[in-house]
Amino acid sequence: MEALFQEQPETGNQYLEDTLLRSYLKTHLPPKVLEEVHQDLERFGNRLLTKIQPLSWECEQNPPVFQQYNAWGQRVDHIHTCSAWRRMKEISAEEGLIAEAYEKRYSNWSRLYQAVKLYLFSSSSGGFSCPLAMTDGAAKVIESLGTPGSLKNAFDRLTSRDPKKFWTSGQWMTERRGGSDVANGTETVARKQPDGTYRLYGFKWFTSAADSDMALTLARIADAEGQCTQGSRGLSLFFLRVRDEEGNLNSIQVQRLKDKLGTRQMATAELWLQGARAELISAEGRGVAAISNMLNITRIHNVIGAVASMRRMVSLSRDYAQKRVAFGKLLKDHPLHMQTIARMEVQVRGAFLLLMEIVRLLGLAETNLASEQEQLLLRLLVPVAKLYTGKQASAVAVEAMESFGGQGYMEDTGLPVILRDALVLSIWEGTTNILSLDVLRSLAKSQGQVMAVFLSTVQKKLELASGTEELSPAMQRTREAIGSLRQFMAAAGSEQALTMELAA
Ligand code: MFK
Ligand code: FAD
Repeated sequence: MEALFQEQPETGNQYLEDTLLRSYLKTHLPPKVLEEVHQDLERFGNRLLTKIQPLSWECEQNPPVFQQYNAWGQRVDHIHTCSAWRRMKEISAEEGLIAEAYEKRYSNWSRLYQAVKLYLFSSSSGGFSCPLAMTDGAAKVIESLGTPGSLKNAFDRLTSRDPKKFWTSGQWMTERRGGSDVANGTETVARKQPDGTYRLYGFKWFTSAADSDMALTLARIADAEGQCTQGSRGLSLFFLRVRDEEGNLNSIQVQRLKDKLGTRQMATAELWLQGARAELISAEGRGVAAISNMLNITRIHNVIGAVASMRRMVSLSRDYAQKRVAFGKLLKDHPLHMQTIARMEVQVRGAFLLLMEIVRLLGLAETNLASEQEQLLLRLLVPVAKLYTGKQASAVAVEAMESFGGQGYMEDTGLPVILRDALVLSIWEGTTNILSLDVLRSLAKSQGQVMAVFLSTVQKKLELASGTEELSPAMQRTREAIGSLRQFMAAAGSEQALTMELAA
């Protein structure tokens, strides 16, 4: 009997296939902006499919290799990356994946447009979305400091479209004694030099994309007696180059690369800072507040990564349902299977709309067009979305894996890569509970205003959805508001309707 092979699941041009994304852009962007953006995204979707996705697989197959000594016994601490990884860096510059947000060609819509490109890029980036997140965060910090003259070159490079100039940045916060409790766990000391620069001494326990050109990091400035202020008020923010013009490390030793469950395409190193030359860029003792600008951007990137990963898994799952036969019919004709897919689709759509809302608000804030309410809402939604979608991405990846049956578990399908990479999304950039505490921080700092704005926004959305002008009783409002993420999801479509739509 002739064996029958099932076709493998595939996605086509991700932009053209993403009907929710396209309808969102159509509804929200001004027509002129839409016209230009549409052309670019269609072209980018084709480039992703034909050129970038194969590079992504190459990155997975050729993870970075650490060489500590050369053949003659000299310490070199070289991190070898594959050519596909280096090509991702060039592509990121060519596509303006950071530049777009800072050039502001489309005013407040530039940030949203950048986020859409990053969302399309993420699942085909071979892990390069990680350095891009930190690069964006570093550019944001420098911009928020008014782009001082000494950082102008760095800013220009981080936001460059020229692959030869483009830099990526690391974000070195975590130390052995604390990744969540950075304020008490940071032991790195900064000693001032006669020329006004500093030398940093300490150990950074997790440094991702360690092949980056520069980094922002925290340290405690030692006084004349060598004493440091402890706690959050003792931390200051520093800029440093990882290597000099000749490629020598800036008084840094690489202890080793982490052996990770996922994100294996990208080097995460343990670094000894042994007098690394650095520049103080925040006010003394304001390091955490200054790096928060980076945190909030990288957390948004985390949301982008989560939504993109869910989108990829569910799109593949939907495609597979059109190809795989069980019990004499395609999976798509089994209502129970389609209900499972529809449940995931609701999750993706809800998360996508939440992401769009956040980057819309960020775009307004960055062009001074956001009202005070919108700024408060943004402050609240970033940690909420990061913590929620981080968890969601893991759950959806596990569910989606099952939808491919045994094949979902097979390494060479690439599906386990998506699952492994999704699992980190709830850990890095602040764990779920740390982010829930950040929600409380935003509440306390605004004296409850973030919640008032949130409740009134949810109320307005509910009224819009139900078509009634009447206010609900206060208790019901509160309950509905607390379940607001579910409301976002409900807005994306009911499970039942989707089950039928997807099976059609
Ligand atoms: C798909 C791609 C995804 C991206 C991947 C990138 C690779 C992975 C990189 C990493 O994982 S980098 C490491 C990430 N590390 C963290 O996220 C740290 C988690 N811990 C926290 O977030 C803690 O809450 C924190 C370190 C911030 C606590 O520090 P403190 O000093 O105990 O907090 P404190 O005293 O409440 O706040 C100090 C100041 O910062 C306050 O300002 P003021 O002094 O003016 O009042 C806070 O308001 C401000 N602040 C803290 N968090 C803020 C913030 N401001 C705005 N937004 C925030 N989120
Ligand atoms: P801990 O802070 O020890 O937390 C352990 C557990 O305790 C967590 O579940 C946490 O939620 C919980 N917990 C801690 N405090 C509280 C509290 N107050 N209330 C309730 N629960 C609490 N860091 C960088 O700086 N730069 C990087 O480039 C980087 N890359 C990374 C790459 C990968 C692949 C991974 C896995 C991590 C990376 N990290 C990086 C580190 C990451 O940011 C930290 O691991 C993370 O912030 C958690 O810190 P921790 O590991 O010290 O855990």
